[in-house]
Amino acid sequence: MSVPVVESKTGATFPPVLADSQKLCGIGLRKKSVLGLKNIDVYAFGVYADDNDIKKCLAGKFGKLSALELKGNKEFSEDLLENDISMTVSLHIVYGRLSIRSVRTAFEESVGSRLQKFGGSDNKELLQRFTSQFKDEIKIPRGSVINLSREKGYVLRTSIDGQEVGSIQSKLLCRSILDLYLGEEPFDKQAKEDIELNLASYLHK
Ligand code: DAO
Ligand code: DAO
Ligand code: DAO
Repeated sequence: MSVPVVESKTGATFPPVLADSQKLCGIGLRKKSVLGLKNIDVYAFGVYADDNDIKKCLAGKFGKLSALELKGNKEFSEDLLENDISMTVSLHIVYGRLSIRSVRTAFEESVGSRLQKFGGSDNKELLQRFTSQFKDEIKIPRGSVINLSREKGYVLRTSIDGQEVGSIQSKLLCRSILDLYLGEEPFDKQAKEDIELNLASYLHK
């Protein structure tokens, strides 16, 4: 992708390349049902990955398979999540009344369930350490961009509109967050498929 990509429902615009080396692999929409009554669009997201890292880590094992063969290949998506590949999930907030309190609650629900799935039961402390960083005075109006980046060594770096909020080293947390978008029950199924296909195509470029 060489031109900005626009998410059609929300108008959120994603640059094709991030941090010099990470390429946009696909975009999607995070919705949330409120009181079982209506669905709100919370944010549009784009997933970026360093194509050189992908080649370096995975070409040996998967290079013989075509991108189409790799799409939906469990081992491939598992290895994408497990390996030290620089990735960013960029969240473009579209819901105009997002409070830190609801971010915290949603985070405990979505990320919390993954922490439990991958890490067992005693992750309350890890979760609390994170959510306590979401200070009440932080504002995330419509149009805010939150970047969650997985850097070398499983360091998770969070920024809001380019301002760093914090960073922490946790393989489990990196994995749990990526699982929201690329795991078995992703927020946006179509996005997951597009992203996997593009990630696979980087093996051959
Ligand atoms: O206003 O009660 C409400 C609905 C809020 C829904 C919030 C969903 C939050 C999703 C996480 C956003 C992460 C940036
Ligand atoms: O969509 O359920 C979800 C969770 C996505 C990850 C949310 C990360 C929010 C980080 C916000 C930092 C604000 C200080
Ligand atoms: O202990 O170095 C530190 C500060 C940690 C701040 C972590 C805040 C970022 C939270 C990441 C949420 C990812 C969705």
